[in-house]
Amino acid sequence: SLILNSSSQYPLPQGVKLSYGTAGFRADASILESTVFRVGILAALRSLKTQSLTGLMITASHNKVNDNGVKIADPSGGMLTQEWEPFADAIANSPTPQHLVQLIDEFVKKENIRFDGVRSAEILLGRDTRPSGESLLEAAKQGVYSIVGATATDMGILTTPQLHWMVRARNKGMKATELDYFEQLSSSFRCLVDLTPNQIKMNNTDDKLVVDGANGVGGEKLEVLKKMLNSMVIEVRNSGKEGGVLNEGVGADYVQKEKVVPQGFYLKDAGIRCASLDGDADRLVYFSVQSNNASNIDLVDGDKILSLFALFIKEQLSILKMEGDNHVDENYEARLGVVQTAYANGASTDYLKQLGLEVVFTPTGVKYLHEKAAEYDIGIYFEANGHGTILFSEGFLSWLDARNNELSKSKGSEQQKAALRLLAVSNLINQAVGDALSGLLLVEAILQYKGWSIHNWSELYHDLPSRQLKVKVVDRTAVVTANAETVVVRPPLIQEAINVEVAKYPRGRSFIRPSGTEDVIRVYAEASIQEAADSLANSVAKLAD
Ligand code: NG1
Ligand code: ZN
Repeated sequence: SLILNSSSQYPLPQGVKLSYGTAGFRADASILESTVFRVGILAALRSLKTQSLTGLMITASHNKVNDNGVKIADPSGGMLTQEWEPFADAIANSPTPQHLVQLIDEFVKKENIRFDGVRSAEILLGRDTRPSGESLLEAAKQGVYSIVGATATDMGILTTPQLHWMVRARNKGMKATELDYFEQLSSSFRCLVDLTPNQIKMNNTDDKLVVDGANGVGGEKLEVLKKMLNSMVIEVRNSGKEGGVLNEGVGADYVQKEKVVPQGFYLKDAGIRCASLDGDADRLVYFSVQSNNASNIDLVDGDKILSLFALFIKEQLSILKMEGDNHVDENYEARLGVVQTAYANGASTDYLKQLGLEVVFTPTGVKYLHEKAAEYDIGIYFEANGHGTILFSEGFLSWLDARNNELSKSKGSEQQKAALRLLAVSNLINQAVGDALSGLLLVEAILQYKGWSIHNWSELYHDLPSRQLKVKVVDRTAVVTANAETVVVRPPLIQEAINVEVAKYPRGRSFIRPSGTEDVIRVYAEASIQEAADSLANSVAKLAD
């Protein structure tokens, strides 16, 4: 067969064992060719099964430049369905071409995948700026082509969220080139800004936004996007063109975990609104350099982006509800939900609850948060590390459309503006997956609307001091958690011991969980002062050892 022939050109290196994990396959780029080839096959099978377009992205996000990785975008634009992950693992680790063909045959039968369907397989391919990306993309193509009739379209160098956006748009029958993406983002951003009440002007330094591009793909895309936004001053640093190394001392992961300024930022930037993207631009955090110490930052993380979004959406929903005109659908109660993980700072959760919002928790990993958020009319999710987005239900959007038409009779009313703002948000925000570029534009539009500096925003609430540690273990699967990873159920007695430690500290909270991407147990602790958070984390880490 075709698969037998081509797979013999991509043998599995000795001793390699990979797992699809929470972010696809990731490893040193030198051992990934056979994996990417096989994921090409997988993407084509997924396309046949769903009779829709799928995507394949080559990236290792915030990991070091020599690493790379591969993941699939499902027809919805989201992550690969969890039901197919075991098959992904099985084919990635299959030792011989014969074994691989046999696995595929069995799976095709079990899933009832037909090769004579109306549509043949169609896959969009993308990659980030890593030097290994080009040859890995070739391996992906060969994988796709080993399925009869399958076509692969190379979309070139993209951010991860761009590729997911394209897959989602294409399957909705919309135009989905990179230019379409930029046009949708920039036009909905302009629309939001035009709806800002009497354009509160800020002083010059505050008007400027400086963005750390992590020396990756995000910076170069932002350079293109910013030309389409005339109302904003954006300066991009660490765009990768200045010779810096991808993710080295730069980027959202570094800034959020180390809480220090990235390379290329100095004391002279104190007080200016700064943002940091990760290597494939699906994470976003904001920060400002402190005036007393150039390496200190005031971090505005994913939790605070979430809080800003939730506050804005809630405000617009209540404007919509004002001064009813007895329209039948007027009392539509939009279900607004906020989704966090155990890593969310306790102060953010308090803030959101005090706003009267419904806050729910899921385990770590975008696929879990996304799935939960999709249960609401408007579901907002974010990981503290800056990955998140807003999902709107079809039902709510069509109600909103109708409401907007109704309200356009009273053109210019506050209610109509609120409807238009919410519609603009639904077009601006990337509903396929967390997207640093679309998230950044929404943050900027909301700050303009509120006339807020980054300092005003940061003051929404004060983060509780926290500490994260990791403990190397032989077998991380020995730790089993429940209740969105907040409670350890195995090994026995550990949870009681954690409870005893936590009780010693005012506002203490701590949990442990096995990492989904590294061979470690992660420890998180927070408390009312930094020393207490550190000490709590240390004692809990000893229990995990
Ligand atoms: P693990 O290694 O399971 O903690 C990390 C991040 C996740 C997510 C994944 C995928 C933390 C604590 N964990 O997962 O949020 O981003 O990587 O990349 O940041
Ligand atoms: Zn990323």
